[in-house]
Parts: sequence; structure tokens; C-alpha cells
Amino acid sequence: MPLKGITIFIPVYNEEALLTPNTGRLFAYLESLGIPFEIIIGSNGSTDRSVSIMRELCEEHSEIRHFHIPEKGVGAAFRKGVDMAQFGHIITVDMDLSVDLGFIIMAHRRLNRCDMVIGSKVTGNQKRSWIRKMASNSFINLAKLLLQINFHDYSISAKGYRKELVEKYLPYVDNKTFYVVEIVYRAYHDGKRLKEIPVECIDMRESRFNLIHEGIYKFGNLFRLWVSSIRRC
Ligand SMILES: Nc1nc2c(ncn2[C@@H]2O[C@H](COP(=O)(O)OP(=O)(O)O)[C@@H](O)[C@H]2O)c(=O)[nH]1
Ligand SMILES: [Mg+2]
Repeated sequence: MPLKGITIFIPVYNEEALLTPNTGRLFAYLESLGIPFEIIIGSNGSTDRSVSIMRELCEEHSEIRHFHIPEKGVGAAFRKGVDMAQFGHIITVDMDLSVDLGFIIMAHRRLNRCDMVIGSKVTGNQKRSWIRKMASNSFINLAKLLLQINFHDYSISAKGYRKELVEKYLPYVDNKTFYVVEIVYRAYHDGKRLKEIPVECIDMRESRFNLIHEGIYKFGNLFRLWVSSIRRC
């Protein structure tokens, strides 16, 4: 039985510049809530000083834990992060802390009454490049059309999961970033309680992902899931 409190999971790939200041900001915020918490930082593929900085952060604070997997892939890190999580509410954020930290307490409260919380930039406020907004809007619309899921954010960041829920869907989490769609799609059609809440996002730095590869992979997987849903009918 997971403990009551918040596990924050942060995937990390070559974040040596942000690890110390942003983990510090996040730590101070979580301490101010007065709720038991831990921060799990999971790197895969990092080739800069991220791993040694993560180790130093863990030595300073027992609430911070880390792991490193040599091969790249956020989904693989997410599976391990879920496995390690001690608390019943798992909340994901990016190392650039592009989403307002207020999402964390809102998601934690909502998770007492629902199974998954989806932080949505479209229904909140976002400052991101037009190309990224356009690509995610097309994806959201197509997901609605093909999979009959009417949510507005399938990015890895700003999502809250009950540990029991996410454990059920871990077999569908691949090594990359499509896992959010898989979980939302399956949980929604299984009648789980999913709640979307607006978030504020400012993300003007260059993405760690190759946006062309990411687009081909995500749209490709959307069609794959659609075809398998037709076959099941
Ligand atoms: N563990 C892990 N983290 C990754 C990988 N690629 C990116 N990240 C992390 O995922 C988070 C989101 O990356 P970011 O570039 O801000 O994504 P975007 O702004 O949504 O395009 C950041 O914390 C990255 O360090 C990866 O292969 N493995
Ligand atoms: Mg970002």
C-alpha cells in the first residue's frame, strides 16, 4: 500500500545547467506545502554532468532520490520512477519547470477524488513557439477524432497519477513519450476518473527532443492505436 504524500518524478536528459537551481526551487515549494514528499530524478542517456549533480543533490536531501539508465527514452525512465515511488500520488514535471508549480498542489488534492489529473496548457495559458503549439493542437484534434478522447494535453509534463492506476497500465508504456496517450486512452475507456485542469506554461527554451522525429513517432503511434481500436470493435 503506497504512503500518503507526493512523489514528484522528473525525467532528465543533459540538464546540468538546470538541475541544481530548479531542484532547489521545487524542493522549497514542496517543503512549504507541509505534505510528505519525495523527488525522483531519472536520467537516461545523459552525457553531461547531470548524473554527478543528481548524486550530490541526493546526498544533501534524503527526500531526493535518483537513478540513471544508460539508454535514452523517457518512457523507460517513467516506468522505473513509478516502480520506485513510495507515495500514492505521482506527479510529473519537466526539469525546466515550465509549468507553474501550483499545479502540484492542485493535482494532489484532485487525486484524492480521481485517478488521473491532466494539466492542460490549451485550457490554461501558454507561452511557447507557434510551431510547437500548432503541432500539439493538430495532435490533440486528431486524438479526439480517432480515439474519442477529448482532452487537451498529452505531453509528459504536468500529469498526476494515482500509483495503483498507473501500475495497471505500465505494460503499455513504451520507451518514449507516447505513454501519456496510452494511459489516458485506456483509463478513459475503462471508466476511470480523469480530470483535466488548466495550467500556466512558459517554455521558450529549445526542446530536448528532435521535434521532427517526435512528430513522426507520435502521429504514427496514434494511427497504430486507432487501427487496434477498430480491430477490437
Ligand atoms: N529521462 C529522460 N529524460 C528526458 C529525455 N529526453 C528529454 N528528457 C527530459 O524530459 C523533460 C522535457 O524535456 P523538454 O525539452 O523540456 O520537453 P518539451 O519542452 O516538452 O519539448 C526534461 O526534463 C528533459 O530533460 C530522455 O531521453 N530521458
Ligand atoms: Mg520544456
